[in-house]
Amino acid sequence: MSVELEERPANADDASQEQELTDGFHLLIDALKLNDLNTIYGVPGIPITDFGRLAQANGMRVLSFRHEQHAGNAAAIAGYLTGKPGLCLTVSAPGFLNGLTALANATTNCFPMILLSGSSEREIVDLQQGDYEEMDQLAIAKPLCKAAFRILHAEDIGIGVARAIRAAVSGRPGGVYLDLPAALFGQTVEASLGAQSLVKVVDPAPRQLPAPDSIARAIDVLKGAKKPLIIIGKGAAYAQADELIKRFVERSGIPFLPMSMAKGLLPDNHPQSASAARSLVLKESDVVVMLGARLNWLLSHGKGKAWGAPGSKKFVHIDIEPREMDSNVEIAAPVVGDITSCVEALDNAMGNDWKQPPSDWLSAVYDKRDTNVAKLTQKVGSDLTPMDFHTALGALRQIIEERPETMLVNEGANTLDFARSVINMSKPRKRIDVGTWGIMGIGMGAAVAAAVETGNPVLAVEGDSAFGFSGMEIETICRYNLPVCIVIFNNNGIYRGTDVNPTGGEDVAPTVFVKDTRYEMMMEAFHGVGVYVTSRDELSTAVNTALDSGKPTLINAIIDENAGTESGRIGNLNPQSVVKKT
Ligand code: ADP
Ligand code: TZD
Ligand code: MG
Repeated sequence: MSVELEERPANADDASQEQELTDGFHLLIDALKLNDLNTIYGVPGIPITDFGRLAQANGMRVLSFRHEQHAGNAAAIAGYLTGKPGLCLTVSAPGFLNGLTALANATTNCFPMILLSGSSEREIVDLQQGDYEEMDQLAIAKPLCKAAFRILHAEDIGIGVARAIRAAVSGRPGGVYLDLPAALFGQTVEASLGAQSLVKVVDPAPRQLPAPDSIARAIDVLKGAKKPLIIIGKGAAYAQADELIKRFVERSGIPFLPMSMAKGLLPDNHPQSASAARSLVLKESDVVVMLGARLNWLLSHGKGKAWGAPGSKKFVHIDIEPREMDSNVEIAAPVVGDITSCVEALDNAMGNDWKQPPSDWLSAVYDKRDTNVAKLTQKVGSDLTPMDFHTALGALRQIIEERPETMLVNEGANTLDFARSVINMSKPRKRIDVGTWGIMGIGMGAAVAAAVETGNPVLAVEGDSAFGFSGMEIETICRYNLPVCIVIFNNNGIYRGTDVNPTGGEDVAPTVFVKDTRYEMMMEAFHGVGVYVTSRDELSTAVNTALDSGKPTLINAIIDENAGTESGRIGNLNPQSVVKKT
């Protein structure tokens, strides 16, 4: 039997009456793209799998990781390198929590990022009725980031994304949480209304001009200085005011000390660099200009033995965050504003009759520096087998000198501390490390972002312990065929590989790993290049080959297991028992 279907007459009106719809998925993609946010770092799953697919289909770059913490670290570094918020996308509860460490770390470091997290049904979560991956994510995120928002209605996506962007990048940058309940994605809206609801954020990080009297005060303090010093932090590197800062420092004639991620903003071999005379300048200086750096633990809070006699310093502090002033010590000249505007204003106020700092100060600083540089140069010329840190770093130092565009990622304890002082940087924002928290695990996420955001080759110098925190992301590096060369400083453990279990029991000491681990084989498992090296020459050859080829490479560099010291250079922060019983 056949049924005769009545043919509907074509009616032109029908088509026009049918509303064109859009939905939460598409509005979110449109809102991000409208604001020139085109890369997402994340891990797929309920409820954001289809969002990732559609984002890719709509021309966004969607990079999938093996664990959200590393996707989050990548987003944070993308934010640091570009000045736009990096995006991290996670699933609900556990995925969200995995990403949260990165969000908190980004906020601590003043890196702009947005953690976009799918979440479960609000009604069920709020009544605690046991939904799939149930968690009140917004409440948990709030204390750990700069701002946290939830979008409940598709027509609010435009304004929600705008708020998130502005919160992340304006003022002191930081992490923002954006909660996206599953139901939001499928909500439909009439397409033209949806388009109207989108917001392109105008001037997301407006200039914040310093008050003229604060500039005059700062110049007064500086003019009274006999032993001035400028400390440059990663906030200054983030601000991308490279030429202005260079001009200001050079015109002032004042020695500068870069914090680790500010290395290269002015080259480490600059005639005014005081890096290698750090102890002397901290102790002896009388006026210290803080440029996008905080007086936190990394600078012994601006007081104590490292800073010389109490009351011997006056600080000029330039920062966008007013509450940073007087956080640890009295600030004689607070200058609140964005770095670009502040440095510009200072430069103008210096006038044409600016006097160079007293020559006895300059020669004291530079003589000390030159002596220390000579000592270090001799040390890094060593060619020991097994390699110690200086032998291995001597090889890498030369490579970075010859390849200044290389992005350097660095984590570990000894591996970090020695690399920071041995490897000179000559370009801004080329060094990414453990930052304000001294956190292990930024390595592979940072390496991915550095490669993706800059297109430059990446050299990741990793302690064997540090590497372990994000090691599985080498699959991500291989999958996207990123030009990343990882060098593992393999000393069989945390700080060194020689600790023993004092009881003589079967378990090894808590700081040591499997001896002679073949990390390079992990890379081979993902069809990357793995190399095992035991000498300086082998290390040099392997790194140069990797950087020339652009192929994902992991070099297992065997370091003398006796070579490291406890906690690297921050052993003083590590409480140790003095009681004579185990
Ligand atoms: P470091 O670790 O290199 O010492 P910190 O992270 O401690 O640097 O300090 C960075 C500082 O820079 C923060 O206090 C932050 O508020 C500030 N900052 C970030 N961006 C800007 C900017 N554009 N203008 C002024 N200050 C900024
Ligand atoms: N966990 C996290 C997230 N961050 C940390 N900083 C630590 C633990 C403690 N920690 C350090 O501060 S350094 C370090 C750990 C575990 C590893 C040092 O060992 P390494 O480096 O192999 O990476 P060296 O070269 O052997 O010193
Ligand atoms: Mg180690």
